[in-house]
Amino acid sequence: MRTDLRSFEKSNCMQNQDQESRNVQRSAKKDLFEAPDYFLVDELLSEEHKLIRDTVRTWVKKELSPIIEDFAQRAEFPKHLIPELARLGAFGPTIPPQYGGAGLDYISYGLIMQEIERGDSGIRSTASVQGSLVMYPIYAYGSEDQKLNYLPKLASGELLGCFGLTESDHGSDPASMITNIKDMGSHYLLNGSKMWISNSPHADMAIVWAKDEQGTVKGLIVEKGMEGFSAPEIHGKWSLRASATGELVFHNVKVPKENLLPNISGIKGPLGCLNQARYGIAWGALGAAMDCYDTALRYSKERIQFGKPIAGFQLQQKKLAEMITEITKAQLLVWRLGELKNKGLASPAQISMAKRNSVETAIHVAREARQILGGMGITGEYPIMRHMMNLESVVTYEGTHDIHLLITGMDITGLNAFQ
Ligand code: TGC
Ligand code: FAD
Repeated sequence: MRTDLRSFEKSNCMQNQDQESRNVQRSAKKDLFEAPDYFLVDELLSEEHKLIRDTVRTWVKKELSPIIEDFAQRAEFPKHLIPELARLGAFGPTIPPQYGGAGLDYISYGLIMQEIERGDSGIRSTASVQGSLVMYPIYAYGSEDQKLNYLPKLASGELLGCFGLTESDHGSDPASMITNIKDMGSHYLLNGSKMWISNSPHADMAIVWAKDEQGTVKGLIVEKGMEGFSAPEIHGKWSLRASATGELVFHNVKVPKENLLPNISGIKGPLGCLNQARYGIAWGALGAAMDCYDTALRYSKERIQFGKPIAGFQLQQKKLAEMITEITKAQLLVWRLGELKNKGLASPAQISMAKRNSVETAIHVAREARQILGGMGITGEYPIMRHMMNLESVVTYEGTHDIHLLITGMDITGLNAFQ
């Protein structure tokens, strides 16, 4: 983590002034979040883990919660948060410090994602994409020059990146992509398009996966401003409204040869990046679940109907008791996954199981929490409906609910049910 608490406070203060001058709408509502920890999972964390977690939690309370509802309602990406996310170490937390990363372990990375998504899945998306899908492929597959040139700027937020794998006709089956490169001797000529790309309208660069003339998938760094490259925004989303999603369109884009990621070939390249991002989502979605549970618990103790708090009715207790049970089970699963990842032992199938389980848990918790709040549950007065709508994207991106189930199915049976 590149910040201590004092410099963190100072930078927040400076940012507050910046925000006022940009007339950012801040809510007067106080973020009262208290994290559930029914099985004392905190005891499994180191002091450093807790400091990192609490630093991000404080930032979310002070800087994200007061503005996020307004940005989501307006379907606007709060771009001014990028330098703060960088200062928190949210971009590439596990990338070594010599490349500008925070050099943290995977539990720390998970906790950062949990806390950011407790605020909003769309902001966690920005951090996931930058760290796991842009910095990670450059770190894992790039040349030393590429690492030194791009990673520090991505870690500091000077550059924002995006990841282009999905195409309009090739989502769950990215190996069928048609975006392609031709070797022109002095450069590659890139043609095709990508769809549903987080951050693309604001990104300075994109990691693009395309097939060469032999049909082998290759990774390229494509920069904003290259002739023939555009990134139009997709409008009208009811989900992840505070995250910008767009296309990537390539018409005869001349990509310099030194922009090819030299150390990877084949679809396992992009799939390897997804392991990193899916791991972060497994933790992140639990943050959204915790926020919904905490909100519903507090509301149910305060809301009086039939002369007593609704928390005193068995039906509401059933909902709350099942929520905390599922959250607790999922917390323990992701913590164990983090331990395995720290030892280099987490398999892609284990990551798939955890991503699927956390998102399923979070969606279920959000829907139950919304019911506990009755009519208030559908308003922006509370975060639940926003989380619920966000999670409808989280359950689809980074591999759908069904795809992750099939990955588990194939892992335990040895039989491929995809095709
Ligand atoms: P398959 O034949 O099974 O495997 C091909 C090669 O890839 C290897 N492999 C992996 N390697 C690393 N990590 C993984 N998770 C891997 N999965 C497979 C495999 O070992 C093999 O290697 P080799 O050496 O034998 O060649 O591949 P397939 O084409 O049949 O596809 C399998 C499938 C369906 C599981 C995969 O394509 C898949 O995961 N589909 C889902 C697509 C997806 O998740 N797209 C995400 C796009 S990015 C995104 O959504 C970002 S949202 C970010 C945000 O905003 O937060
Ligand atoms: P499809 O693949 O068409 O799937 C449709 C349905 O069919 C799903 O229910 C699926 O589970 C099911 N299905 C598919 N194949 C099978 C099968 N073999 N067996 C059984 N059922 C099957 N992509 C990127 O590359 N970069 C990004 O940054 C990015 N950001 C995103 C942001 C948002 C907000 C969204 C919504 C998506 C984003 N994506 C991104 C794309 C995302 O990864 C894809 O939407 C996802 O992989 C699913 O692809 P699809 O939408 O084409 O659905």
